[in-house]
Amino acid sequence: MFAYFLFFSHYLREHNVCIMKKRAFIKAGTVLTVGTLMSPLSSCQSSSTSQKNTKSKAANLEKAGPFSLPALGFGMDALVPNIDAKTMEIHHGKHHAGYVKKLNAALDKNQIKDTSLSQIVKSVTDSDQDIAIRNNGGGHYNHSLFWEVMKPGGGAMPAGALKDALMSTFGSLEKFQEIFAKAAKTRFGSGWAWLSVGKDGKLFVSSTPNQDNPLMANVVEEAGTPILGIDVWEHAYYLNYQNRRGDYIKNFFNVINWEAVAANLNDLG
Ligand code: MN3
Repeated sequence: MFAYFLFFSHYLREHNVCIMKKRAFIKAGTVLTVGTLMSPLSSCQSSSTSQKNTKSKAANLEKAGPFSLPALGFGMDALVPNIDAKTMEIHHGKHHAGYVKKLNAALDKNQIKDTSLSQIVKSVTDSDQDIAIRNNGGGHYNHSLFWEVMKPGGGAMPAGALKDALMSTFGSLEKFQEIFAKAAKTRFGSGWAWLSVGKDGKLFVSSTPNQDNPLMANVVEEAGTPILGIDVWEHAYYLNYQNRRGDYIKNFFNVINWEAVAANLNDLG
C-alpha cells in the first residue's frame, strides 16, 4: 500500500511538473504588478543596487489596488523535495489567488482606493468591519513575502548586516533557528511565524494566527515589519508532510532566500 502511495505520489509529481511548465509559460507573459508594490519585500529591487532607488521605492509604495497575483520567481517544482510541486501549485494558484480576489472585492465594497497594500495591512483593526480586509489583505501580503523569501538551493546565509543582527540578538544562528522553528511549531492551528524588525530597529521572532501580520499594530502583541515568514497553515505542507509540521519547518531552512531577507532588512535602513 505504501509502495503504491509512493508510486502514485511520484506520478503526480511528474504530472504536475508538466502542468506547471505550461502554466509558467502562460504566466511569463503577464506583468508582475503586485510584487513591485511590495517594496520592502521585492527581491527585484534587492537583487540590483541600481534599482534600490528610494524614488522608485516610494513611487511603488504609493501604488494602489486593485491587486493581482504576483508571478512566482521560480517553477512550481523548484523547491522539491522540501516543498512539492502540487502544494506550490494549489498554494499559489488557488489560496493566494483567492486572497487577492477577495481583497479586491472587500476594498471595492468599502470604497477603499488609492491605498497601498502595506498601508491597508497597517491600518487593520479588530472590528467586524475590517475582518475581510484583515484576512485577505494579510493573506495577500503574507504570501507575497513568503514567495520572495524562498528560492531553490537556498539556505546559505551570507555574511553582512543580517547575520550580525541575528548573532547579536539571538547569540548564534543555531539559536535563532531554534527560536524561529519553535514559534512556527507551537502556533496552534493556522498561522505564521515571523522574523521582524521592531520600532527600536531590533530583530524579534513572533507568531500570528490566521493571516495576521506583525505590521497589524492594532491587533498583534508585538508590532514590527516582517522580513522573513513561514506559512504554517496545513495547506502549506499537508500533501507532502501530513501532520509532520516539524519536518516541514526544518526543511524550510533549506530553501530560505537569505539574500532577499537581507535586502528586506536593508530596505528598512
Ligand atoms: Mn498559505
